[in-house]
Amino acid sequence: MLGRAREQGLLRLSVVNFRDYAESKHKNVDDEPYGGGAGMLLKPEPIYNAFASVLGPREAYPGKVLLMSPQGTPFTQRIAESLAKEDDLAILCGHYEGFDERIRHLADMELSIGDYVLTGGELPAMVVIDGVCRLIPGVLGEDASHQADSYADGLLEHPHYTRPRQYLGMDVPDVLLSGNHEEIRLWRRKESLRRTWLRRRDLLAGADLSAEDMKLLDDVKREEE
Ligand code: 4HQ
Repeated sequence: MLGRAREQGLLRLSVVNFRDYAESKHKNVDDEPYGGGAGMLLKPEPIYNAFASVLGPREAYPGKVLLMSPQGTPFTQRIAESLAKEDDLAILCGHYEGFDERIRHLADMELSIGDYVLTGGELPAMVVIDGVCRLIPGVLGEDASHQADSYADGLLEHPHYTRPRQYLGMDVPDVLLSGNHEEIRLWRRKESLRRTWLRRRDLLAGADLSAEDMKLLDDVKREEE
C-alpha cells in the first residue's frame, strides 16, 4: 500500500543512514557510557549532523521529530491520527542498545510501540510509518475502510464472514444473511461490545458509548456471566 502511495505521489519517504555523518575516520556511531557499565550508547554527533545536513536547522524544521523508545508515550490510533495531519515527520531510530541523553533534545515526541524491548528502533519506526501513512487520504483507496477499524471508535471489531456460508461445520450467523440492515447493525455493534468486554475491558472506559450501546453491553454482561 505504501509503495503505491509513493508512486502516486501521496507520500514521500526517505531513509538516512546516520553512519554517513559520523565524525571520526572510523565512522563509529556508538561509544562506552560515562560512569561505566555494560553496553554501548549511540553518540549524539552523527544524529545531529545527519539532521542538520538533510533537514537544515532544527529550529526551522516545520514538522514533528519523533524518537522511538520503550520509554516513550504509547503509540495509539489517536496519535496516528494527529501525526497524519502533519506535512512533515522525521523519525530518529537506530540499531543500538541505548542512546546518549542529549539525542532526546532533538525530538518533539518520544514514542513507544509497546512494553517490550527490541534490538533497534527500525521496526518501531516502520510501525509508526505504516500506522500514520494509511490515514493519508487516498492511500487506502476510496472507501474510508479504516473508519470501521478496531480502535477507530475505541472498540474492537465485530466478527466478519465471507463465503462459503458453511465451512468445516462452522456457519455464518443467520442475521448476516437476513438482509435486515438494522438488525445487522445492532448485531455488529453488540458483538463489537462483546469482544471488547471479553478481551479488552480496559478499552470500555475510554470508549464513548451511546444509550443504545449501554443497553447492548448490559445484555452482553448478562449473557457472559
Ligand atoms: N527500541 N518502542 C531499543 C524499542 C522500542 C519500543 C527502540 C529498542 C530504542 C534503544 N522503540 N532502542 N518498544 O524496543 O519503540
